[in-house]
Amino acid sequence: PANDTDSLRQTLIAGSLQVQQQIIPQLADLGNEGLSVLMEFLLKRRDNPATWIDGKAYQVLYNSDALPAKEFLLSCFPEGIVPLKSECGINYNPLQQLLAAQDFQAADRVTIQKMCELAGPTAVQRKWLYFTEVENAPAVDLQTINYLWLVHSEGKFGFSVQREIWLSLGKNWDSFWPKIGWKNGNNWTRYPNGFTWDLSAPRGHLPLSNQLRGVRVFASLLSHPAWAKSAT
Ligand code: UYC
Repeated sequence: PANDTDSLRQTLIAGSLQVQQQIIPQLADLGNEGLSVLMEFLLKRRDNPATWIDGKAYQVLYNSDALPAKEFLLSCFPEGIVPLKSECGINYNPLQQLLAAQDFQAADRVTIQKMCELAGPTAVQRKWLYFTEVENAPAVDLQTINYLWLVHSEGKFGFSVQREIWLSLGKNWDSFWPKIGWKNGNNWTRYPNGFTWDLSAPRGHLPLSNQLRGVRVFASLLSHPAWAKSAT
C-alpha cells in the first residue's frame, strides 16, 4: 500500500536512530516498494561516511532475493558501503560479504586470516600473530576491518568497541573478560560453541582474539595508534 510506504519513507528520512532501526525491517516486509525506499535512502547518504543504520539498510538489500535490489547493489555499491582501503593490497571484500550476510562466525575466521595476511606470509602459515606484528600492522587496514565490523553490527562489534570498554575498565583484564562474554567466573568461554554469533551478544564480544598464548597480542591491538583519533 503506497500510503504505508510513503509514511514509512518520511519517518525513515526524518527519524531518530532508534526509529530508523525499527522502520528498516518494516520496509523490508513491504516488497519492492519498500526496497526502493531503502535504495533511495542509501543513495542520499552515500556522500557521508556509512553508519550502522546505512549498514542495516544495505543488509536488507544484500540479503534480498529481489532482482531490483541485486541490480541496484551491483551498479551502486559493488563492494559494499565501507571503503575497502588497504595499504598492502589486501582484499577485504570476502569479509564485507560475510558481515553483510550477518555470518559473524565465518567473518570472525576471515578476520583472523586477514590479520595474519597483514603480518605477512610467515604469519599466514603460522595462523597466529606475534605482538610485534600487530604493532607494525598498518592503521588503514585495521581501521577498514574495524569499520566493517562496526557498520554491520549496529556498532556493537569491533576492536574500537573492545578498546573503549577496556579503557573504561582501567585496562583491567579480569573485569574485561566477563564484560565482553569471554569468561564466566573462572571459566573461559569455549571456542567456538560457547560464543554468541549474533547481535544478542554483549557489546565487544566479537571479533575474537585467542588468549591461549597470552594477552600481549590483544593488548597491542587495543593500544594500536589506529584507534588514537576517534576512529570509531
Ligand atoms: N578461545 O577460550 N583455543 C581458538 C578464544 C583461550 C584454545 C580460536 C577466546 C583460553 C585451544 C579462537 C577465548 C583457552 C584452541 C579462539 C577462548 C583456549 C583454541 C581459533 C576466551 C583455554 C585450538 C583460532 C578468552 C583455557 C588450538 C585460533 C590452538 C582456538 C578464541 C584454548 C578464535 C576469545 C585461554 C586449545 N580460540 N583459548 O587462534 O592452538 O586457533 O589454537 O583463550
